[in-house]
Amino acid sequence: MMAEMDDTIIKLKEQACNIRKKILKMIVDARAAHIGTSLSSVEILVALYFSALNIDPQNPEWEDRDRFILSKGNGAAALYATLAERGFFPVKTLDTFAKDGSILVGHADLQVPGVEASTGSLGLGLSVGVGMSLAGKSDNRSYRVFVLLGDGECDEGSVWEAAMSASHYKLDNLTAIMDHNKLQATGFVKEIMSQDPILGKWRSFGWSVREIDGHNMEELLKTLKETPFEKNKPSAIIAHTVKGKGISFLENDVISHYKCPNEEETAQAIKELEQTAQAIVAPKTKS
Ligand SMILES: Cc1ncc(C[n+]2csc(CCOP(=O)(O)OP(=O)(O)O)c2C)c(N)n1
Repeated sequence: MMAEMDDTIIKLKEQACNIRKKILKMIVDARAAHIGTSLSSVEILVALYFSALNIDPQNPEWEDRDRFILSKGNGAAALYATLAERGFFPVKTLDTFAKDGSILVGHADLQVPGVEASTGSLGLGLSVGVGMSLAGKSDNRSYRVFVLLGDGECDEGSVWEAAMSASHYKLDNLTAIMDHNKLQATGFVKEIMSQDPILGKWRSFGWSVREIDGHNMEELLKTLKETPFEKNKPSAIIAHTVKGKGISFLENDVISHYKCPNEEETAQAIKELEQTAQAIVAPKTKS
């Protein structure tokens, strides 16, 4: 049982490395922004799409599917790479990211198979999630709704209006995950608009709250499995992450929001991502 679990975790970690490489290629090829945003949420997306979510990639509009909304729609590259790897559309399509005529536009878009809401104008995804959760309750359906928010995004008042309504309507089918990478577009969240104490804020809005390491696959799987944390309350997961995770010259640096690596930096990034991938497979080969 334990060995089986280890094997699952290793596969998910390998998938996270694979997706990071895809994100790098997509963003470099398109000369696009938002690499740091995309890299910080990779483990969260892998844990959701390869374990927690009850979904069928062959039938993306299946009525009873769990719903996921990328409220931080600027992290679209990570979502598209995850959806492609999960089988919602061909992996080859990722080569068209943010290029003329592609369905894979720079912010998450409903025309892409598996995407549940067009996002990018920040602060709106939680309200969409509240609506879907309310609909699920009133239709007596058992699907769950997950919303991934940026921390800077939570400076938007509309997030808190949605948070208040979720607890008012006792939406225990709704989980908000905050990708708490401590940075937004132009600086550190605590310097632009302090959100402390962030756990206390979610609790005071009536949510049941847990705090985890958003890059720790074991912790993510366990925590997602335990939702809802309390009956009749929405669940919030504050996931501590690192913006630019996996590429040293981007990690925890404000430049990772808009920077697109040049040729030399890309080679360095590939090297680092490959080293991480090798470190994951290493324990398997030990007897
Ligand atoms: C309503 C709105 N205001 C401003 C922007 C511009 N914008 C794009 S990304 C971003 C920063 C988001 O920071 P955060 O939510 O912390 O996400 P991160 O990129 O750090 O993961 C901003 C301000 C936007 N897309 N929508």
